[in-house]
Amino acid sequence: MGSSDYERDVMPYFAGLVSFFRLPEIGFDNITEGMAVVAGVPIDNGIYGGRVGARFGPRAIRESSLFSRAGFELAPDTLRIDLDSDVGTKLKENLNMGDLGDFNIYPNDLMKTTESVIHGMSEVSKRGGFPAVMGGDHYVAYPSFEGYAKGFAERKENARLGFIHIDAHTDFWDSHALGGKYHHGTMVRRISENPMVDYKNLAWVGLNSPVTLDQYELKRNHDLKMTTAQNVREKGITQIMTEAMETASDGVDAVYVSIDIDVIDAHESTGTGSPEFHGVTTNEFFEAMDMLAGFDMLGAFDLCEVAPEWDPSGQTVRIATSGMLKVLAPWLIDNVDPDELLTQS
Ligand SMILES: [Mn+2]
Repeated sequence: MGSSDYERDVMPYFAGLVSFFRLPEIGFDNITEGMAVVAGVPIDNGIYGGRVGARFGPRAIRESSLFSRAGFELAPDTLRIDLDSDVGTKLKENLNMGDLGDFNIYPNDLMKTTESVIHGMSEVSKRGGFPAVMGGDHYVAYPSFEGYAKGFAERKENARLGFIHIDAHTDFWDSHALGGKYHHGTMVRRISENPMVDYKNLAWVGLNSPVTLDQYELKRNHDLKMTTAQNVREKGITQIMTEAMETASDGVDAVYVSIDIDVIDAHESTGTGSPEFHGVTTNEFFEAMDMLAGFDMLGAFDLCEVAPEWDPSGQTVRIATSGMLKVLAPWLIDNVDPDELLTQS
């Protein structure tokens, strides 16, 4: 038998194997400095009283991302030109990215999952990878951050980290009668207890839900940067994100950003466990994601709480996928000046 002359062509989104953006599946040993590493944590046992379903988020986002990939590949030379900015975007020839698959998860043992994600994230982080983590419920942010911090500390002594939380909810409970100290409503408090993090480098964006008295007291006493969806409406997302990025990056080595898709108004995005009305718009969310793509202190991010079963139209999955791809734009896209490509007349 000779070698086959069957050449793989571009594929529409509904064909082929599924990985995030059709990236190659990689192992930890394939991770190199500066590589974007997509990984999933398909759990929802960090939810103690609300609606579950976020365990199906990573697979749904991977599938949805194929639609975006096809959007590039079906255009000649993968070149597409934005009519507003007159800037062309072209898929990079060699993507410095990979899909690590999902970290080991244990659906009936949250602490075992916690250990697994901390370990896995530290392996990504210590190799200098740029983690893009798909939840899972928002508890995922805690082990994801802890692992990132652990790996970072191995690379740099006395490293400091900032943290931006883009969410309708603070997730800053200390403890809860039903959920205890480790669940999707406490993980920012747990993250704030990491010795690599100071209160002055915490920032919340898009809050749209009341807080407990102890959280309110901490906010007042430490002047915590908690900004709301109402603040976004009043000042604009550009201003609010700029302030959050300044707060989180002040005097630190890198910033971790955690995103809950429920930051978006429930009118526009229903596919999540704890939807809230009167949140930020999808447009504002996308502008925030574009800003993160240009935020040079960004060291890692997660996007959580996408629950496809509550998302009959698939729109929340599509929004989440587009948001991730916006943040990952520096790894995906080259900007091209279309004037240089036009046929001279
Ligand atoms: Mn939330």
